[in-house]
Amino acid sequence: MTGYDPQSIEKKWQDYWDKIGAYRAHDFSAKPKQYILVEFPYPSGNGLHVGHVRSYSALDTLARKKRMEGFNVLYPMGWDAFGLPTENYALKKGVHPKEATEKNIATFKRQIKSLGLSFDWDREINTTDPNYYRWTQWIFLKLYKKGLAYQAKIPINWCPSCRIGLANEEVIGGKCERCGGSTERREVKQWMLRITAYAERLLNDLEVVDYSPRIKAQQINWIGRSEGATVFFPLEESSEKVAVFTTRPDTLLGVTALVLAPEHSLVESLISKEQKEEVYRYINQSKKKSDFERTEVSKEKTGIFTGSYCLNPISKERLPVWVADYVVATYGGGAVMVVPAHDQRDYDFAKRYHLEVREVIAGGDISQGAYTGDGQLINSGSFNGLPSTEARAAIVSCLKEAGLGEPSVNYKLRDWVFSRQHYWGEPIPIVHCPKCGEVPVPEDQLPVELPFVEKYEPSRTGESPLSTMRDWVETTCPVCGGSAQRETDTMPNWAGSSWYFLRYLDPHNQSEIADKRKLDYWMPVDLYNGGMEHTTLHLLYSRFWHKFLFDLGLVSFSEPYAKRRSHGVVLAADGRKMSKSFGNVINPDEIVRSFGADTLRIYEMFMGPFEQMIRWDPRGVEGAARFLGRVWRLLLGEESHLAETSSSRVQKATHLLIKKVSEDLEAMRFNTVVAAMMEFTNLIAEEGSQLGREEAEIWLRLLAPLAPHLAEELYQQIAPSAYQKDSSFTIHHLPWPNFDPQIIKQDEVLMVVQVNGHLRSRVEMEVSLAMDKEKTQSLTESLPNVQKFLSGRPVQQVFFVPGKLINFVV
Ligand code: ANZ
Ligand code: ZN
Repeated sequence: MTGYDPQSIEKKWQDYWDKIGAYRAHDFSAKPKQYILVEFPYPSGNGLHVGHVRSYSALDTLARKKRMEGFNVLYPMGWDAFGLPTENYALKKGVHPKEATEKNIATFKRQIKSLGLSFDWDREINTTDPNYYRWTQWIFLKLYKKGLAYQAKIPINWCPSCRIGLANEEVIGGKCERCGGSTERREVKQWMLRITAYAERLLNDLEVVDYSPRIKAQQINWIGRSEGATVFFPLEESSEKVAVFTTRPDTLLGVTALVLAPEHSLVESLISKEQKEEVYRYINQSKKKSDFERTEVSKEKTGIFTGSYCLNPISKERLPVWVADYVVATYGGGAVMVVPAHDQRDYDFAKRYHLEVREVIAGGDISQGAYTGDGQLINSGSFNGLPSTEARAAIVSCLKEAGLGEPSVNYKLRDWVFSRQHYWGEPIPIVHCPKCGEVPVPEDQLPVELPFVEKYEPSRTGESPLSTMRDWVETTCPVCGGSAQRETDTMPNWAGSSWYFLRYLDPHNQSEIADKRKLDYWMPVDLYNGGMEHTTLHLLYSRFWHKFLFDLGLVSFSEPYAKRRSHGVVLAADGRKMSKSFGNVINPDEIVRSFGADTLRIYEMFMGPFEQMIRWDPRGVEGAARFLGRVWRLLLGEESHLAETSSSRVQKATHLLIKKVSEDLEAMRFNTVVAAMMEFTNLIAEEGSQLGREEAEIWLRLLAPLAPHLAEELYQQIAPSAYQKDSSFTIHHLPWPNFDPQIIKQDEVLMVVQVNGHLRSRVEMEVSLAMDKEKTQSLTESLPNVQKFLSGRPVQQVFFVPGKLINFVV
């Protein structure tokens, strides 16, 4: 018998599984369904990352266990292939993005296949396939028709080096997420999706899903619901009012100024002659800053007096109106009531410009800074003495009576910037007609295919490269038949991934996104795993689209994912992010080549708690390989401990192992599952330990989801007849073992047996027997080694320590 050689078995079994369709999901099967989903990869030029392997292997283990438990499992895979990285990669390599995408997908697919993952490849999808993005465009049109897609001239984050507009979430600390360069503000006409219309439902429905607490908290923060009031401040010299949003109406009598964002529509009319020059200079300066720079708490607050005044809606006190760029134009009304005593930003601002700091909430020491807590009202006229909570209600109702305020709710969530001025994306299916205006492309004319262009570099002007393709741009208006022009913006990378999980259910459907009956059968996704970095973008976007499709009656659940978990990032051995530039990237191909896919999979599950960030450890890989080699040797060849039956100790350990592996897999504690398998191996490897056939087969069934190739090979070696009888037999279709609670309950102890105080034997005994002197004596006296040392002499005395020791004195 040769030793464990993954190279000679892995490919063989992968081909076999393909041949027998071992992992095909069956629509409408009577078995209970289980939809297990991992985020589909972006097929970049770098190839598969060991971080992908972590997520795919772990979820593969669950998919396999569920299959063995009798579920009809769907575990699909596809490609999220539109986007700027490929466009840039193609530009660099001098190939077309379509070619680059095909090549990258081929590499990813080869790599993923080499891991023996149980994906149902019949359902493979690709977001850049016109048959796919036709439906992405179709959903866009539906959004458009419901008023949820619109064009607006908005100040956007502009990356001068990528020459592209970025969504807020693509700007990290004032830098472009893609190239790392500084971003600036620009007014550009963009397509927007009204995700804010779904803010409340996106928030409330978090209660009906099972997301890990960290994911839930991030979504809640991102949606950012604030309860408070809108207060109207009448202007002194006009009939206009400035609306501000505040979470603290109880501080209204502590307001000592009003501040408008530089972009506020009333600014122009408020600037006095004397202040004109300075205010305009200030506004122009702040235009150069990013949102991040403007709102960072630690940054100095700057501003400028407009020369005008407004009135406190309750006290009628005259208040100066300022412009300051710490006020966000797109939040609340784009204006803030300044309460220096109770808001730190306002405090800093007031100190700098010598505005009054008027304390209206008792309880703090405002010489040290703002007191932001609640308390009793002071300096607030008839509201004095009220606690904050009551004062908020009282002041709002007073404002309401005067028609100068009302309760209101605000969300941090912004509408989604949906335009990209790039080539490698889905064309937005809109036509601009000089007579009819914006006209949606009729649904039966979809897809609007991306034309094959030679030059697809972003244009200097910021216009999409598609705008240079005159033949493509020039079209006829679907309404009036006159000449019209196509929209040249494309969709962001987030579009195709906002609904892909639905397409897996019916990937070849030519007449709808998916058959309703299939959607009803498979949805919702039972478990969705992906990166923590997708919690606020992809996860929120796809929930929004799914809710919209729910409103259209296309899907029957309002939430797409019943359960969401995240895996931790895999860092390089040096603790840094893996990156070509650091030269610390681990290529999964090399690990598979040297150690086999099963070793890589076992290692990545064992490396640490699944949700935690973890460093790559080459010794860990070797340890995993040694473990699997040991499993092999314990079942096959000279060192085999395989026997007809197991000792009761091994039998009990086997059932404990079933329990542990079942429970820990369910809880996604993959590392402790592998640890338990290793401990069991240690036990079997002990001198004299015997592993009966029944327990050996259980052991392999438990190992099958973790190391699928090795388990299948060993199973075939010890039970060849199963494969001879059934040409599509596989261990992966055997039932998941159940533990016997009776066997687990048997508590056993190791009894020390002495003759004249010398250790002569050790025996495992059930506790009930080991507590009884007579029973222990009758069971141990006859042991061969005991008999030998008694050498026929009569026993004079028996010392007995219950559960521990028996000593025969002769
Ligand atoms: C007066 C006040 C007094 C405030 C006080 C707070 C404490 P969240 O919780 O994030 O919603 N605010 C309103 N609109 C703003 C804008 N466009 N840009 C910057 N700040 C703005 O914060 C709401 C609070 O942020 C509001 O309540 C307002 O300041 C400020 F003791 O109003 B507050
Ligand atoms: Zn027209």
